[in-house]
Amino acid sequence: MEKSSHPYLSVNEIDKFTHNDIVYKTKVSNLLKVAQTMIFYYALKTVSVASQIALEEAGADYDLHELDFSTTEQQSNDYLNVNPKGRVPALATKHGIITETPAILVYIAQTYPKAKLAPLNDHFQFAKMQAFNNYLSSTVHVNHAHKIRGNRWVEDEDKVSQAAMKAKVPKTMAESFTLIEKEMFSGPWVLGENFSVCDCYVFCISTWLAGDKVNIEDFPKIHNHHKRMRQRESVKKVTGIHGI
Ligand SMILES: N[C@@H](CCC(=O)N[C@@H](CS)C(=O)NCC(=O)O)C(=O)O
Repeated sequence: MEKSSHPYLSVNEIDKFTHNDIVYKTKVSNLLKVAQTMIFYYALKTVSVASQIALEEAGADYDLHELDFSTTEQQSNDYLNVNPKGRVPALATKHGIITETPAILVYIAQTYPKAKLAPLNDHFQFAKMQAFNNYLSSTVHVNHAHKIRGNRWVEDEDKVSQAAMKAKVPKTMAESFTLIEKEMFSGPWVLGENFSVCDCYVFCISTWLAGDKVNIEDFPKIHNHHKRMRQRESVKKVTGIHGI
């Protein structure tokens, strides 16, 4: 490895950073930290919970950076430099920043293979895992977002449409969880005998059900899964941080 002035990265590795990488967007003093320890950007009680549980399950070494949604910190210039989408979570790694929960979960599973958080050697099961996570991301999370983020889809002033979107959340969330319960959840874990990042993700979203006026007890497998998840050390730690 060609030596550089940096104690951890080779010249080639430093060259790989682009203007999109955190190295160009944080102070030089942060460089060492980014190189050695991942930074997990999150906000309380959000979808960040899924990836944070996975990081704990993996035994990953990472620092936490909390964003305050009450002051719209996700739209601050500092954070937009990390994630121009203005959303959480984001994971800063030595290679650069990753956003989107399904992508972060796969990155964690592949980076920490010993934790066995994904069926890394089974292409079909891996695809099933992706299908599950992408359904949560593209459909279930979006259902839920209609409750308080209706102004993503209609104008701010259009309160009638926003109220109509909010009113439908209990129905769309219940429909999605009916599908998950009946068709997508193998048991005892989402993918069957082996725990995976899917379990972290569906647990996170199941914590939203009560607030979405959906009774988790209507979904016995999910309810049982939720209770078993809460017994895991990773989940106890993360739910403690988020107060959920
Ligand atoms: N598809 C993204 C969605 C991320 C997302 O929308 N996160 C919400 C929190 S649950 C957020 O950051 N909202 C901030 C906002 O809308 O301003 C993912 O799965 O990571």
